[in-house]
Amino acid sequence: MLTLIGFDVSNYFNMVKLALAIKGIEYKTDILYPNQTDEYLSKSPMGKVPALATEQGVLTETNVILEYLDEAYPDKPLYPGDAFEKAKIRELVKMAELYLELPARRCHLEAFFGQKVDELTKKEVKRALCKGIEGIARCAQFKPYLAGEQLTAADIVFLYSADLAAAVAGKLFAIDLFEMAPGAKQLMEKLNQREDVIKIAEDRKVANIAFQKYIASLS
Ligand SMILES: N[C@@H](CCC(=O)N[C@@H](CS)C(=O)NCC(=O)O)C(=O)O
Repeated sequence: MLTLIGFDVSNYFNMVKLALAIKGIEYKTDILYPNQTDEYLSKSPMGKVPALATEQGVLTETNVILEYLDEAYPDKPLYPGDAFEKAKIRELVKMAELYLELPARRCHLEAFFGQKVDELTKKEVKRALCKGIEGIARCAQFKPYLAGEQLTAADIVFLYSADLAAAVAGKLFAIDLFEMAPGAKQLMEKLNQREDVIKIAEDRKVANIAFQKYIASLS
């Protein structure tokens, strides 16, 4: 059986969790925070989560894990369509990660952990997030899903990237990112009403108590 390694507060962990739920794949979890121990680095080369332990070995990098799951468990495809349609989904996945998730992450300390981020970083992140959401608005369909009428991996990655990016933009820059991408707010609402997404949010809330204690213990 597959084992998903990571913790329920991690947005990347939750992307994989949602993919597993949508596809109805059975799995176990190994709850673990990112770390640089030799033991974990031998499984996850950068010490990050999530990692997915399969019978053949461990996989890391969320988009890679999502693609693996889709190939190994083809029911309820997350990358449906022909070669071009699949590539369009990958394009959206990559855009959400590169232009929303990663820039927003540079401001997580201030937005979520009460620490200060320097002004230059904030200026860069503000610009990056606005450009990112505008870019996604140009290539997404929002019909109602990012790549059209079917929920795909792009929606999963967008859901757990755009929520944090929007929180950063709202808290630090008083910007409503979703207003810059017509259809995005409705899509987030639709996704957030799903039972599997609600369950993941509940698990996240519970796990956040231990995670905050863990973060406090580090300082
Ligand atoms: N590129 C990785 C990013 C995963 C990631 O950044 N995970 C965070 C937790 S949400 C982490 O492990 N952070 C610890 C670190 O960066 O060392 C992926 O796609 O899975």
